[in-house]
Amino acid sequence: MLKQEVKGGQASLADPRFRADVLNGLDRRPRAIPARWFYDRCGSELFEQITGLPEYYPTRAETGILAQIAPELAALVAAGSALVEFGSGSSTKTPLVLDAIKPSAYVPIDISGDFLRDSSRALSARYPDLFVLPFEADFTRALSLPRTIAAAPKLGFFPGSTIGNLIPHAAVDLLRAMRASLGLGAHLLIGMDRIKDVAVLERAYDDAAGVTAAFNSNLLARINRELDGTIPIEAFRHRAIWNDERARIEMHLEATRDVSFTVEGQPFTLVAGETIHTENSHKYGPRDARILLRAGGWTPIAEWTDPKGLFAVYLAQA
Ligand code: AVJ
Repeated sequence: MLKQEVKGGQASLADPRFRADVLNGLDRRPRAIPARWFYDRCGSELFEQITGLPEYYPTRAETGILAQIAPELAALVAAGSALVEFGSGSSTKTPLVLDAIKPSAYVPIDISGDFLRDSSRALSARYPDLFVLPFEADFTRALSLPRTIAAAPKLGFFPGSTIGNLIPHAAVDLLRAMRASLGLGAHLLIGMDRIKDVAVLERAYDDAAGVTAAFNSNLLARINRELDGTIPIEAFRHRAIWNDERARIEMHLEATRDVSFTVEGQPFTLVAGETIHTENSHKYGPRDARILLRAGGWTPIAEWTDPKGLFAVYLAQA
């Protein structure tokens, strides 16, 4: 296929961090690849589909909360604040906060320049008077924000329970980095998914239509596309398991038979039943969430949930 040849020819252009994470992750036991590599074009589209699934409650719950709290948020956050979003802006959530606080500037931070440009362009079109300052950076480290917003009060925004992808010690490191980036006195608006009925959790990550399974498998397809992989994707099945000890949903790709393949020429063999761990999605009870924020240097000042208590949004101050 021509498309394959073209993609194959681009293998050397693959992100070296992706290459290192995949090769190291497949070598390690248990095998694990960081969840951030899900989000190529195809993966991002699949994730968009996930957010509309009947089983996947987090997006609906959080969007509902953000819409509800707009007046309270406007009262708690300083007028003329700069809104600093960690991760490329989501098409539905960011406008809810922009409309609520009417910020002086919007600074979306993302490691992927492509997504950043797309979301910035979309937001500029919708808010022609908003000062949009896209910032291409790795926000897991403390960074110097653009000088143009130095004088403005800061509101960090980290929606979607993305913090849940990190194991607690990394989550604390990230919260501290955000505190260092935004500065003392800054506010942070952050979404965290709650611990709940295991059946509800597992269904949210293993939907009837198989979209989450496709999202998980796309990681293998991406490895084949970008790292010249020969992984037989049909030999892996999607698993979503609640790990009660660590209060998290784990996604795995499980080999349904003994399977051998190469990635960038390096050989790998998995025996039937072996898995590649592809994602953690940590869930936090009310006290867990507040302790996590405090451990990261943030004082919780407000907490909101949806009517069913499935999801929580926190406002905290550095
Ligand atoms: C975007 C990381 C918050 O953990 O719920 C959705 C990703 N994975 N379905 C989550 C995801 C499978 C999502 N986050």
